[in-house]
Amino acid sequence: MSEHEKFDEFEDSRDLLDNPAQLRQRLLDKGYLFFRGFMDQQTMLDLRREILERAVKYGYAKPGDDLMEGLFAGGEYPTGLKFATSPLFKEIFHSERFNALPQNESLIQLFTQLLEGEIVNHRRRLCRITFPQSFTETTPAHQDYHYIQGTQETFTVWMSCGDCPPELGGLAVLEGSHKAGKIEHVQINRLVGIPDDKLNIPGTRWRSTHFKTGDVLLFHSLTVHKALDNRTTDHLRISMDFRYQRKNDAIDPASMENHWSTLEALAEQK
Ligand SMILES: O=C(O)CCC(=O)C(=O)O
Repeated sequence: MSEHEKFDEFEDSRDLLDNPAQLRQRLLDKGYLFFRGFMDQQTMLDLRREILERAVKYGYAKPGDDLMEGLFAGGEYPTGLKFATSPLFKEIFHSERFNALPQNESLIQLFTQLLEGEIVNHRRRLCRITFPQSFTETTPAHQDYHYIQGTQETFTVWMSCGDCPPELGGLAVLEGSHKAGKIEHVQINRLVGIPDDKLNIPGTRWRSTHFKTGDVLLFHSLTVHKALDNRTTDHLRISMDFRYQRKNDAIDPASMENHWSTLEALAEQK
C-alpha cells in the first residue's frame, strides 16, 4: 500500500467561500481548510518557472525544454541549514514574485473574513525544495506554534508550486488535533517533531490529497501536520508556506523578519 493510501481526502471548502460564518465554523471544527484551485494557475506557474530557473543556475535542477518538470540535476542531495542558507534561497527569499504571493488579494480577503478584522501576513515566508529520496529531510509531524510562537490564532497557508502527487511528497494534516492543545516536541533524528505514539488522539484523522497547482491548504498553529516523503527518483518538490494572524494579536519579532535574516543568524551561531 502506498503511503498516500493511508490518508483520507481533504474536504474541499470552495463551496463555502461565500459563507464566511460556515468557513469559520469548519476551521474551528477541523483545524484546517482546503480549497481546490484557489490561486490563479498562471501566477503559480510563473513563480515555479522563476524558482526552477534559479535552481538550474545553482546546479540543482535540469535545464532545457523539461524545465517545468522540475527534474533533479543529480548527485548527492543537499541537506539542512547549509542548503537553507545557500545563495539559491537568498535569491528566492528576496524575490519580488515570491514575496508578492502571500499578499495576493484573494488570500488577504479570505483571512480578513476568517479572522473578522485587520490581519497581518508574516514576513517570515518560506519556500522549500525537497529532493528525490531525501527521506532524512522530510518534515516530521509538528505544530507550527512550537516554532512561530506569538498568538496561537496564527494560520499557515501551504501550497505546492506545481502539481504534487502523493509520491512527490505533499503535506498531511491531522484533522481535529488543534483541540489537543500544545503537544511536546522532541528530537527525532536530526529534526524536531512529535513522535507517532503521541498522535493517537481520539477524534482525529490524517488527511492529504494529490495537490494541484493553485490549491490552498490552511491550518491553525496547533494543528499537527507533516510532510510526506519525496519517493520519486528524479523530481523536485517545491512548496511555499506563509502565515497570517490578526494585526493586534501577539507576534514573535522573528515573524516580521525576512526568513533569510533568521537563517543567516542561525548559520553564524553554528
Ligand atoms: O512543506 C514542508 O515540508 C513542511 C511545511 C510545514 O511544516 C509548514 O508549512 O508548516
